Amino acid sequence: MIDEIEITRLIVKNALDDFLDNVDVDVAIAGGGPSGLVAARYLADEGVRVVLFERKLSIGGGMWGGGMMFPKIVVQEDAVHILDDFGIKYSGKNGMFVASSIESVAKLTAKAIDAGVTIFNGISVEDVLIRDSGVSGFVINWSSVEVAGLHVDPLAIRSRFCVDATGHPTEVCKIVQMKVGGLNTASGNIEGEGSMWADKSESLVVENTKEVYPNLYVAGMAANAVFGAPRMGPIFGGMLLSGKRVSDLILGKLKKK
Ligand code: 48H
Repeated sequence: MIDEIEITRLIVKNALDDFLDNVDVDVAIAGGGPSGLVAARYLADEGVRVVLFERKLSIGGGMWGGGMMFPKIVVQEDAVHILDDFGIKYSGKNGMFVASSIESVAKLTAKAIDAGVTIFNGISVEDVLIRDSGVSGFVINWSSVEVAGLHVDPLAIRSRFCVDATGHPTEVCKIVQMKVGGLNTASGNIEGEGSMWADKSESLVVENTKEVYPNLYVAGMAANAVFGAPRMGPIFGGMLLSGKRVSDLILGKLKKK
C-alpha cells in the first residue's frame, strides 16, 4: 500500500539529513552554472566536502540557452580536455569545437553529483559570514522567500572557502563590497564587465579567477565582471577552465593548511 504520510516522512527526513550534513563544509559555492559545477566536481574528486547553492530550480545557469537560444556551445582547443573529462561529445576543426548545451549541462551536473557534491536548488545566497580570517560561510534563504518579498530571517552555513560563481551579477562579491569593502581589485570595488571581445575575455577569465577577499574566490563570468574584463558570448571554454582553476587554487590552500 502506498501511504502518503510515509512519503512525507521520507522526503522531510532525507532532505533535513542532507541539509544538516552540509552546514559545516570545506567549500561552499554560490551558483550552479558551468564554472560552479566544474569547480565543485574537481574539488569533490579530491575528497573535499563541497556544497553548491543554486537560486533557480534548474542547474546550469546560462549554459542551457547556448547562443541566442540555439542550443549549442563553442569550446576552444585549450578546454576540450574538460569536455572529455565530463564525457561531453563535440565536433569541430581548427581548434574550435561545438557541443550540445543540453548535453553539457546534464553531464556537468551528473559528474558533479557522482563526485559527491551536494546541490541545493531553490536556495539563494543572500549574505556572507565574516570573521577575522575573512569570509567564513554563506547566509542562505529559500529563493521563494526572496521572490515573494517575505520578511523571513535566513540561516547560515560555515565553510573554509567560498566561491562566487553567480555569473554576470557577481552577487556574493557585491555583498562583500557593500558590507565590508576592500575587494582585491584595482579600485577595491567591482570594476564591472566590458563589451564583447571573446579572444581577450577567454584568457582573462582564467587570469581573473582568484581570491577576491580572504577565503572568497571568484570564478566564471563573475571573475571578469569583478575585475573589469570583457564578456565573451557563447564560447564556454573559459568558464570550464575557470572552474578548474578555482578548484586548483583551493586545493593548493587546503593542502597547505
Ligand atoms: C545562488 C545564484 C545567486 C545567488 C545567481 O550565469 P552562470 O551560467 O555563471 P558562469 O559564470 O558559470 O557561466 C557564465 C555563462 O553562463 C555566461 O553567462 C556567459 C559565458 N556569458 C557570456 C556573455 O557574453 O554573456 O550561472 C550562475 C548561476 C545561475 O544559475 C544563477 O541562478 C545562480 O548562479 N545564482 N545562486 N545564490 N545569490 N545568484
